[in-house]
Amino acid sequence: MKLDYSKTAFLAIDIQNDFCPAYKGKDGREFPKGAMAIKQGDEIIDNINNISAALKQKGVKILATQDWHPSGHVSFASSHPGKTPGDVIYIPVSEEAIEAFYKSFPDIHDPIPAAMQQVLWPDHCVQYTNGSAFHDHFNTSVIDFVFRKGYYKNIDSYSGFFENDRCTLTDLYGYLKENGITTLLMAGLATDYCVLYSTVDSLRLGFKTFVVRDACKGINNPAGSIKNAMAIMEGRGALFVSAADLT
Ligand code: VGL
Ligand code: ZN
Repeated sequence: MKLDYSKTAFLAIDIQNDFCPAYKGKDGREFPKGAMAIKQGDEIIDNINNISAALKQKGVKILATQDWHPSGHVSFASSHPGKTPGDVIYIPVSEEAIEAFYKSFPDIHDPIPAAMQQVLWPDHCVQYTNGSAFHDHFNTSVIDFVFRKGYYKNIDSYSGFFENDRCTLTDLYGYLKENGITTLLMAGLATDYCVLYSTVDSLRLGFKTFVVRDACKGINNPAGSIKNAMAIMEGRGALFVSAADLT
């Protein structure tokens, strides 16, 4: 595959214990099933390690996101009396945030809803717990930078780029600009949430964006959401590649 390696970054999204099934760690330690375990979520880790090792040698920046919630986070059903995981709430988006966004990105015109839909989840990826730690088989030694997200108590962040209001930037965008990155390769968990949102935002911000099909796994809740996510990403201009194209 032809890539301008010095302008490319690989982003491994949320390879954390809470998104993976139970497993045996490298030193034989037993890790329990994650709070939001994705079926076979850990099966993409070999591909992710192989891709990052191969691309690292070529000078590609290796980046990772880490879902990193305080306890009592707004995305937890347990923070809302009477709600259960899967329920949806609506949170108003600040007008100033929307205005500031359009000012900073005059070329982006897609509408930002005045209220964001927030799916409620089981408690997961709580800061400093085993569930928020990277999966023990994930080779973190090649990572140049980790972007934590979802650490503000009152707003969630699926995307590596923005909070769920779709207009408050995280640190990722500045890092990419600073490093002259124009192309992003996406992989990780979950296809239908964090991979989807990160990919859509990456395209929205003008990055050439590839999704590594066999290095992503989805939650598929509601049913059909993985297929739907793939169609949305393709419709917005994402290009699909496989791990073998990169290793
Ligand atoms: C994620 C739901 C809630 C993800 C994180 O990593 O896709 N999904 N928090
Ligand atoms: Zn989360």
